[in-house]
Formats: sequence, C-alpha cells, structure tokens
Amino acid sequence: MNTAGNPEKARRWLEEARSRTPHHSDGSILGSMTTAPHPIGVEAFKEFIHVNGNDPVIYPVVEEASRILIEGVGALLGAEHGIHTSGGTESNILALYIGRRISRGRENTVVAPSSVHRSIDKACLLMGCRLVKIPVDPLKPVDPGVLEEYVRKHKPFAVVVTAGTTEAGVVDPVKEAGEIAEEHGVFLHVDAAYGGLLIPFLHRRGYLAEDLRMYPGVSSISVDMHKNGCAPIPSSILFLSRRDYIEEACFEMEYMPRGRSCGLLGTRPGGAVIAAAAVFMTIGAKGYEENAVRMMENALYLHENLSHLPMITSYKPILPLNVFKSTIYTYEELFKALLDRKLYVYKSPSLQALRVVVMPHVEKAHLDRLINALKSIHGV
Ligand code: 0PR
Repeated sequence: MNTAGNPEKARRWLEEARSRTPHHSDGSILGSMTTAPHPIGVEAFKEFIHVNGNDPVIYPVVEEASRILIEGVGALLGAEHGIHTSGGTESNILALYIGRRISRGRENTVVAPSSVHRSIDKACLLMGCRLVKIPVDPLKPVDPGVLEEYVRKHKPFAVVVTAGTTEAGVVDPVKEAGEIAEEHGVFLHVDAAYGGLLIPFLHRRGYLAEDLRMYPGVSSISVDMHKNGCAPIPSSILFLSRRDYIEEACFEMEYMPRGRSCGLLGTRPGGAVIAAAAVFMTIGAKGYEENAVRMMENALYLHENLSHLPMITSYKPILPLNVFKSTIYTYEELFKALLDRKLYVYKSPSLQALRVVVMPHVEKAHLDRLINALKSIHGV
C-alpha cells in the first residue's frame, strides 16, 4: 500500500466535492437555520484560523471579541454577562450545567414544553437528569398556569422555555416564566438560539407582541450568532443574569496559562469569535433590524402565496419560519419530492409538516422557485 501523501488527489477530491456542495446563494437551502456568513466574517475567520480561543494569554483578541459581542448583543436584551460558545447545543448544555451547580434542595429534574429543542434532551442524557415535558400544541406557547403547575409538582432545578421554537417559531411567554421561576427559586433558561436576533426587532416593528429581555427571574438566554447573526459556524452566546454564574462554568486546569478554562470545549476556534464580533460591528443593530423585517416580509409573502394553492395548508408565520403541509402527500413524501428537485426544506414532525426557515440569505426569487415546485408536484 502506498502511504505517501497525494496532494493532487486531495485537490481533485476537493474540487469535485465543491461542485456538489450546495451554497446558500444558490437558493436551494430553504429549511436550514444557517445562512451565508457575512464576507467580513469569512475574512476574519481565515485570518485568525490558527487562533485557539481557549488561550487568552497568547490571544487576548479573543477576549476582546467576546466582550464586543456580549456588550453589543447584550444591549439588545438587557443582558450584561455572558460567555461565547460553539453553538446552541453547547449553550444549552452549559446553561443546564450551571443551573444544576447553583441549585439547592431541588429535584434532579428539568421542566420544559414539549416543543423544546432536542439539545435539551441531549443535555439531560449527558447530565443524568430527568426531563419532564409539558405537552403543548406545537403552534402555541406554553400556558404560564400549566408551567407553574409543573414547577410546583416536580420541583425542578431548571425550567427551559424557547424564544423561537425549531419546528414552528413559537415564542414562549418569557416574562411570565421569569415570574414563576423567581417565585419558586428555579433556574430559568431561555433558548433564543434562533429567535434572539429577531424577536427584539420584530417586536419593536409591530410584527410580534412578545419581546425578549433578561426579565426578572430569567437566569440565562442563549443566542446563536451562526443563525441570524450571519457569523460563520460555530458561534453562540450564553447570556447569564449574574457574573458569578460564569464561574460555575469554569474548570480547574493547572497547566493552562490561567490555571483554568471556561466553557465545555477545550481547544476551540478563536477565529469564530473574532469573526462574529467583526460581523456584528459591520452589520450593527440597525442592520439586524432591517434584516429581520425583510425576512419577515419574505415569510409573509411565502405564506400568502402558499395559502392560494388548493392542496397546501400554510400556517401564518410567527417569526420568519413557514410551516406547511399537503392535503394529498405526507410530509415525508413531499420532503422527498422537493429533495429530488434539489430544494432543501426541513421537517416539522410534531405538525406532520414541512418548514422553510427564511434566513437572511433567502430571497423572494428562491421562494418563487419553491412555490413553482410545489405547484408542479401537485399538478396545478
Ligand atoms: N435551540 C434551538 C431553538 C434550535 O433551533 C437549535 C438548532 C439549537 C438550539 C441548537 O443549535 P446548534 O445546532 O447550533 O447546536 N436548530 C436547528 C435544527 O435542529 C439546527 C440545524 C441547523 C440543523 C441547520 C440542521 C441544519 O442544516 O433544525
């Protein structure tokens, strides 16, 4: 066997792989909560690709970037403290880990509506905690009264609500959940991985009644920069209501320059933090607001068009996320038919439906292609 390196072969493989890998700009990626990273982010990520984000002594720029992000995004949510992570899953795991560390005299249980993201199941599996799910209509937020009943009954150490659910874009009642958490002394984590950079803007512009803030009783909020923040993957922020909560996420490591390391990962892409900060600075809060409005208008445009198709049921979008189903095909069949046409939508199994997430890269022309494909599949 020839064990010599083969740069030519590697290049050929890369080239071939490039030609079959979809790009956000081609309009086929319609259901994924990812988007084309802003060019300044790509530039920064490349420039700082060698930077280990776990080494603030050699690379103080990572802490600088983290501060820029926490201050900038935090200002939108009334949050001051936070930690940069590698994505929504890490933020959720870390939030529950912190919640359990600070809990006293509570059960090893987490309570969350059934619409919660699967990374919460994952966190509980990893931490050995019990996840009690409140059955909810996937199109509706959890009822605060029911949430309180569950908290009374199960005495959880943490409650998780979602500000922008994965399958329907539903916004749970964060303010009321905060009141319940405060009264019962429970850690409340708000998963705003998807909605964090949409809700404050859509609320201000009159598209949404709910707002998102670090309300009293809220302990943490996660916001993904690699979703609506237009930053390269991987990038998320876990905001915490108290500075000392960050300490709970720090681990002793004598051999590290500072003797410790905070967050779940060890060596981590510092370039991603720097890139996210550069993107945030470039777009600015005003730019994110304009993006959010454009995305919402596009989602309403899609809903309007789908509502006119005889064999499609379309639900009015709450955030820029459209859920629809066919009256003649199962959602699995429709998923497959769209996949065959190289249109990548996602599934909302809890609604037996498909979803389109109108991310910053999605244009009306891309949605028109989808509408036409649905017409052709249904023979109209
Ligand atoms: N919380 C919520 C509400 C989410 O929607 C997601 C991701 C997460 C947490 C976890 O975030 P990370 O994926 O950053 O860890 N939801 C998307 C989903 O499950 C993730 C995704 C995105 C999956 C793009 C596939 C894909 O192509 O659909």
